[in-house]
Amino acid sequence: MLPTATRLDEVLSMLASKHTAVPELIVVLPAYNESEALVSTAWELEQVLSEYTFRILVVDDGSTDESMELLERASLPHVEVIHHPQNRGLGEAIETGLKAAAEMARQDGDIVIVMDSDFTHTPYLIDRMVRTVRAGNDIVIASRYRYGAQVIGLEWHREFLSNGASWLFRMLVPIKNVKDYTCGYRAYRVSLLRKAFAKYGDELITETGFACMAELLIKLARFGAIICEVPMVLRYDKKRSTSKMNILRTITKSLRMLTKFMLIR
Ligand SMILES: Nc1nc2c(ncn2[C@@H]2O[C@H](COP(=O)(O)OP(=O)(O)O)[C@@H](O)[C@H]2O)c(=O)[nH]1
Ligand SMILES: [Mg+2]
Repeated sequence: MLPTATRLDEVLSMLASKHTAVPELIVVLPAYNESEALVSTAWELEQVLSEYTFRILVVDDGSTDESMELLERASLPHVEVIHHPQNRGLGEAIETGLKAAAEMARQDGDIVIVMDSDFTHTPYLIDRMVRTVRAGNDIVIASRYRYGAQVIGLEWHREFLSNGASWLFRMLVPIKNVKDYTCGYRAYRVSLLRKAFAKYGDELITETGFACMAELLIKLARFGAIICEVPMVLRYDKKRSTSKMNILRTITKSLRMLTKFMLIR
C-alpha cells in the first residue's frame, strides 16, 4: 500500500527526529598540573572525534603550573573548562565533571567519557566504547584485563598493585563482567548518571583519591547498570608527568572503602 500524504509526513518527521537524536559525546578530562600532556590530549581528541558531535570538558583541579595558560593559548574549538580554585583531589574532580556533563547533556542517550589527561589513554578507543554503549550497555570500561589488552611502561610494583586490586575486588565485591575496577577510562550513559545523581547528589563520590574509581563503579552497578569491558592498550611509556598516585594512601583508602561496601550490600 502506498503511503498517504499524512502517513508520509509521519514517516518523514520520524526520520527527522531520529536524525536530531544522534547522541552527543562529552569527554571529561580531570587535570591537575598536566602542562606536559593536557593540550596534546585535547588536541588529539579534536582530531579523532571529528565525525562526532562532541564537547570536551576539562576539570582543572587547582593546577599551579602553566597547563591552563597553554590550553587557553591552544584555543581548541570544543574545549570548555571548569576550575576548582584549589586542588580537591581526583574524586571531586571526576564528580564535578560527571555532574556538569549530566546537566549539559541534551538527552538521556548521550554518552560521557572520562579519561586521564596525561596522554596514556588513547582516544582511538572511544569509537569502540561508544559503539558498545549504543549496543545496550550503560558503562563501558577500558580494561587492562581483557584478551588483547596491553600495559606498556608501567613499573612492576604499580602493575602488581593493579593486579592485586582487580583480584581483591572481584573476590569481595563481584560485579558481572568487570575485571578492571580502578582504571579511569570509561564511558557512561547519561541516563544512568542522572539516576545516580538524583539519588546520591554530591555524595556520589566521597573518596577524594584514586579509590574513587571503584567507589563510583560499585555504586552505579547497584542501579542494575549493564556493564561491559573492552581491552585497552595503556601507554604508560607516553606519560610525561609524574604520577599523582600516592601508593600507600591508595591502598589503605581502597581497603577501607572495600570493607564499607562489603558491609553495606
Ligand atoms: N583533578 C585532579 N586530577 C588529578 C589529581 N590527581 C590526578 N589527577 C588527574 O587524574 C588523572 C590520573 O592521574 P595520574 O597521575 O595520571 O595517575 P596514574 O595514571 O594512575 O599514574 C590525570 O589526568 C591527572 O591529571 C588531582 O588531585 N586532581
Ligand atoms: Mg594516568
